[in-house]
Amino acid sequence: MVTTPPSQASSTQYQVTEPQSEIDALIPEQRQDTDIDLEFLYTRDIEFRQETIYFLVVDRFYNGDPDNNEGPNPELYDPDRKDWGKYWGGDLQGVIDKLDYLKNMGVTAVWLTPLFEQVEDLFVGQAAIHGYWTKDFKRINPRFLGKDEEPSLNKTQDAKNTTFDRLVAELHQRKMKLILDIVCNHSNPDFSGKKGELYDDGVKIADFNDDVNHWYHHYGEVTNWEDEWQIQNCELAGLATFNENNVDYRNYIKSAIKQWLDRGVDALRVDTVKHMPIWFWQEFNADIQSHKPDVFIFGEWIYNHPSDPLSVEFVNCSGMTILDFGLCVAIRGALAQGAEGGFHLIQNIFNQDHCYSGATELVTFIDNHDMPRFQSLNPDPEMLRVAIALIMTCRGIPCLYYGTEQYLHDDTDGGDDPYNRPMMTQWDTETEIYRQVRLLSGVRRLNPSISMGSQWQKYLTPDVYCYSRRYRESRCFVALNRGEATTLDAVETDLPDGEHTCVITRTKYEVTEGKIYNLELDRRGVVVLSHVGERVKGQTLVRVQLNGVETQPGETVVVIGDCPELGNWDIAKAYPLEYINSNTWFNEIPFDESVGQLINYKYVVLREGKSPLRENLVARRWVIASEGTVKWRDTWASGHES
Ligand SMILES: [Ca+2]
Ligand SMILES: [Ca+2]
Repeated sequence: MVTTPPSQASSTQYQVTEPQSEIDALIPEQRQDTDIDLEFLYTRDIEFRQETIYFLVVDRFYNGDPDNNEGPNPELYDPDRKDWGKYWGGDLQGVIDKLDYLKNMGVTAVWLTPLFEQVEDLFVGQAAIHGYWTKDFKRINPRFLGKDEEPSLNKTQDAKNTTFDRLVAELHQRKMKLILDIVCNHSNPDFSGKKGELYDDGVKIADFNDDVNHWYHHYGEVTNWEDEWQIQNCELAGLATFNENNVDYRNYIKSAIKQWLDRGVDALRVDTVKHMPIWFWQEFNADIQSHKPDVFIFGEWIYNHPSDPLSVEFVNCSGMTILDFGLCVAIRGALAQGAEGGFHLIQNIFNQDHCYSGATELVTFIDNHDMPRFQSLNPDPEMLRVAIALIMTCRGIPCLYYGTEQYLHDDTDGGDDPYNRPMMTQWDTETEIYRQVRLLSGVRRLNPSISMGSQWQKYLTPDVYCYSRRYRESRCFVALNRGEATTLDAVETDLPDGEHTCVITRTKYEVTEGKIYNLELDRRGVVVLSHVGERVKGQTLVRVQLNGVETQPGETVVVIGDCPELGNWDIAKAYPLEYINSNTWFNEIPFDESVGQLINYKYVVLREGKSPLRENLVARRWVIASEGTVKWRDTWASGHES
């Protein structure tokens, strides 16, 4: 059952001026008699680009409740925190206890490792502390809840007073979002002779070793990592791998995730997406997003890269964005591993942003729970600061791995798994990183050029990288120095002339004819100058994104349509879009007069000395919601030369 959010006007307020038959044609018939009005289909899109994400391993963050430490099997708990394969006591109460610490750092969204009930046993000396060996997708790991709390999601649906529900309420009270980590590809490995035992809220529904209803694939381990069929159908590290062709399995996993969304989860991080076929994700996202249209979803396609066509196809066609491993590897190479090319490695990734339909929605990071922490590669805290400044200001949505702000790292075995998951021990709110994240998170929310704008290289050597972000009148100029102190004779900034103050150091810089002369950069220096233009305001705001249009320098893309906001088909009054990259044009269009109405629109390329190139289609149609924000994600329909 979908509930209409309170922000939406009821359908009785809806003023329809177009013939009813046209509107009827736009909505599925079964929807017409429900309380879901047209706006359900045409409004509510979460804008996640201004968020700052913090990813934490629940067991290793903070032990807020000692009573749940031993869990169902006390042998899996190590109170001395010496055995890296066992539970160390962290829980959801611990996350609640530290929410003010996170909020004060500028964190706006918290990604928790999976909360589902796990197998309670050791597999190659490891307990499921990471949460990726699920036994029941409809129950919460009792180690994360209060000792006597019911781990069943169904049974607590009415009570809404578990530690999980309090966490959701405490997050939302602070205007923070909860990102749930989910796994659809597999359940659990062979532990104590059992494999793939799966429960539906406590009722056993599948068993790998007695798979009468074909819930699992039985093709053995992946042996050839170049073979796409194997990657999608075979097993990873002995994990029982679901058979997505079984509709009962699909209904089970979708209903489980919908329960979590109903309990207040705002966004999903999806594990191992490359190990399932894209049609599965398309169906999954269609269902999840019609259940909760404003959910933000991002996937983990391990070591995705803009030059890898399969991962690019996934980002553009699956209905979700992904974690940007390509950029992560480049940043680690340039800043943690001292690669000779330095910042060229990073710019090389940005140069390929046109591969993606929505590069500004990729989730950026410098390390995670599956690789050595940045500081295990390079302990220099100043270099870490440069890396964090980069992901907080470049295109994409930054995600920090827990403890980075406290310089948390354990370098045993090079810091690889499991040593990249130490217990958080320090909560200093005065560290340089903590302070910098707070300041830059604030700027991200204030300055739309950082969250939505284009990115322009302004100065590039292996050691020094300057870039600007641009969106409408808003600008952000960033200078980063990997090397020793240096001075740049002159650098273009795209900023308006006058004095600008660095967000981090408060140092003042004079911009003359768009340039800063004699720009002094400290060793590992970071300069961030922000100029915020007027924000777009309207009763309804349409965030319009057009992909796939080829333009030449000097050409612009506009939207025309049959409403005053889009010029009433007068090309001179059409609404201009902003260039983001060679594949993406974007802008926000305010709607006031035409809210609640069906409109027709299309895109046009304005060309110097040539007639406008209009899309080769009749028109696109949309019902403008009566309030809120909407996203149009359109692909250019090849123009017709007149
Ligand atoms: Ca505990
Ligand atoms: Ca699979």
